[in-house]
Amino acid sequence: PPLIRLEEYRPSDYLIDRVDLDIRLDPHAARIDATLALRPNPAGVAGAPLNLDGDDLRLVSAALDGAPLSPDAYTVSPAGLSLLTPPRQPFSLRLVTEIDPTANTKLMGLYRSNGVYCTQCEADGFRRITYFLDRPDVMAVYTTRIEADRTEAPVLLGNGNRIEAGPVGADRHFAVWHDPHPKPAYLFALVGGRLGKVETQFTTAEGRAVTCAVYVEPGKESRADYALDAVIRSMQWDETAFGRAYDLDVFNVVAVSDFNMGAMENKGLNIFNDKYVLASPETATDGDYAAIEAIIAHEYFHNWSGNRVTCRDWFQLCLKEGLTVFRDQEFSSDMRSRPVHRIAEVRSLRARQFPEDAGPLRHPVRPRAYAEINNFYTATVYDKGAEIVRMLRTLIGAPAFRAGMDRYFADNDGRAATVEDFLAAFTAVTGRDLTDFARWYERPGTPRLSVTGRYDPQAARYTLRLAQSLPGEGGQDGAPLVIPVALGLVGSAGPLEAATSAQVREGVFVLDRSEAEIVFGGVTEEPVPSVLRDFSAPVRLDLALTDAQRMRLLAQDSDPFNRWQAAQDVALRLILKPDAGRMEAFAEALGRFLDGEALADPAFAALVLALPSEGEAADALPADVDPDAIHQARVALRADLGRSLRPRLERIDAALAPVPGAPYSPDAASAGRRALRNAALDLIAAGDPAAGAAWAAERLAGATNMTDRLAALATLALIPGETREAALADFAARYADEPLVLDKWFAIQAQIPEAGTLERITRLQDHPAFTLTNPNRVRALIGSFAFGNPTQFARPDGAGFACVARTVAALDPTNPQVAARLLTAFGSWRRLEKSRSAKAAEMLNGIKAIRGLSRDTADILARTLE
Ligand code: DPP
Ligand code: ZN
Repeated sequence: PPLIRLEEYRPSDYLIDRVDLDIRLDPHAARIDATLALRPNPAGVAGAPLNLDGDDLRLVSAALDGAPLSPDAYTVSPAGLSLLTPPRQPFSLRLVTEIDPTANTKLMGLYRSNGVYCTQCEADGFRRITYFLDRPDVMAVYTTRIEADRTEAPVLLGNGNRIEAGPVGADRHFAVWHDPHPKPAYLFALVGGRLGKVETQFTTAEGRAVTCAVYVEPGKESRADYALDAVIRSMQWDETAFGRAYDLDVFNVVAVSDFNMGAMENKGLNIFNDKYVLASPETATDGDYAAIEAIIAHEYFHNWSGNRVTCRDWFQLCLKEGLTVFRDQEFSSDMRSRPVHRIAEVRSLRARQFPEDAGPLRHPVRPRAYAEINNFYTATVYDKGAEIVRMLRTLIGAPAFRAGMDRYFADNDGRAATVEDFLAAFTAVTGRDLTDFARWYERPGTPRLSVTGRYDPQAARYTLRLAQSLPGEGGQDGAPLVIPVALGLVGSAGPLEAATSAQVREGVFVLDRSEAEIVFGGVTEEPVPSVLRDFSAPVRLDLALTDAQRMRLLAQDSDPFNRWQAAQDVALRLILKPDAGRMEAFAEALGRFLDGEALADPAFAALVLALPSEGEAADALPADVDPDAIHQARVALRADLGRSLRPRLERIDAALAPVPGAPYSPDAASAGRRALRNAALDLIAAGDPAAGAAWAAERLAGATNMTDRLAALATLALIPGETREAALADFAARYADEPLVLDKWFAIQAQIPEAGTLERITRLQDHPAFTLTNPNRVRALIGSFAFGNPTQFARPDGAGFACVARTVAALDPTNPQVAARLLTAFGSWRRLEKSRSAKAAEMLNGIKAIRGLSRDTADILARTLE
């Protein structure tokens, strides 16, 4: 597919100031009557043809300044409509198009989900509604009249404020929505359908009364309460943390069942995948509640970082996404436990972004070229993008960061901005040149940070040598990155406060050269260096410590992240290189840790007990990955730990048993207690599967919330036998009418690391609740298998790859975006040992042979095979 390049960016030749839409909803023939107020862009080419984007549209009529367009004045192609000689002064273009929302299986543009009309326009779905300059630097004021059958769509929602509504004849009605804030087309949205709602009022710091509502399938209103509460907390938090107030009279969230992404930040009308709205103790886990809170916040925060200040072009996607992920991470950290949340962020970064950055789909946080922008909504753009913002704050300090953010919003409000505009705001308030720092946006790959320490007892001096490496293009050394390295020294009784170095400010050393030495004075005993505290930069740290030194960090470090990391490092080494003696010492150290403080901070303790994943272990190997070997080693380590720690784990289990009859609360402290208790059960079961199965079955039967129920089922799922099968059947019967809960059931089974899983998946594909047309179902069953079951996906006989390849091929014609995303599961195929990578190549080439592959899938495929 042809590439679009950043260096070829040019301003649009035309601008659109106002858009008036009259949309008549109909299941098969929705009619869009659009009037665009256009004018030549002084920054564009005078007299150039006007090329409007279009996709899958049927043009009904076209008129220029009120007169029908003569057929020789324009051309229409599958890619759009061109006006050959547009007027040299402002003009109006009226275009009537017709589309079929029911046939829209791509879920881009206007479509129907469960009978509800909804839209998805990012990145380029608006061109599937009407012909348009579908690019984010063309910003217009929209007025949208929506008309629909009163029974089919009693609720009609649009962007902005509702200014009018009323009946149309006996059966139909209309609503007019006006959004005073100029916006790019990707933020356009409408909804029409039968929906229930919960709503409340919020008064902003500026005194604006806002009606906030969450719309869901009728009958599920009570499951929307938590999302609504999260909306209010997000609004409050953005006012205090960033000084950002909401700017319309209404803020609506609508949950729909069929959605390609998690959610969408359309101005004033966020549309959500229902998975990230609906929650009740009986149907949602603690993890679901946390995800709902985070995504509600994320989309709401886009109102400033994305909507008020949008992106000039799609190469700047990280400008809104990386920044908004950073903002939602900060929100969640304030709502929950900051250290626990930081660990969760880093786990997710390592699970998704590190492998992406090490494989064929790697790209800079700001890509320089793309064939299909939908393929760049990646962990790199989002999560590494957020890490860059976090590093910036670490470098300049929180007060200067806040001042820079205020400056960024002030200078760019109502504009389509670039990464350069973002950095310029921080330079303006600090005077600091950020040119070198900006390399983080341009350089793909995860840098390595190698650290060695040397102690000189005579001089009471400790020297740390730091070196960074990140091969640049063509393998040559690139210019060094600016890496903030938070660090400190830990003695036998805790952090060495007397040890200081002039090069370390507020606990941070800035490595802006290839290598550097830091000298600490006043070091009265040989310390253990604690480096990259709080994961201060997205790098891989090479620091050779002994297990004993790491266990000192676990016990004594003041930095919770590095305490957790120390245990992870020991466990990872034990997975990669099993050793009975070292395992025993590790178990003892973990035991002391649990005795000392498990019950004081259960959420943190649960994370310490969660060993590195199989994916993380694979990622740590240079090549020739054998997923079975990793799996077996990890199972063996967990079994050993489960046996060694059994008495402690049982004590934890008893101490954290819920008070009978106590109501469920999703707050972080309660969730942490459940997490630790369930982690304890899981480890006990690893050490003693027979007892574990019985125990888990009992827990399952007595569970009073989905968190405990699902945790017990997940534990049981790893223990083959009748108990498991009966529990799975029971669960399915109990939640037969709950698609989102059945997704959990699909996912658990898809991840069973046994040879029989493939057959199970084939059976489940025929389950009445499964359908390829719903992205959540596909992700739950096939996605969980591809991304969460390394041994079975990469079966040596190639059958796991084949299953996923078949799904990609089957899905591509109807929903290319989801098909392409699923295909990224092959991203690390070259790192597998030879027999497996040969099978993967075979499957990839099989997909390549399919005629008429979508651009989405063809792009991922080409890069994966490169
Ligand atoms: N809706 C997606 C997100 O918020 C894309 N903007 O990340
Ligand atoms: Zn976003």
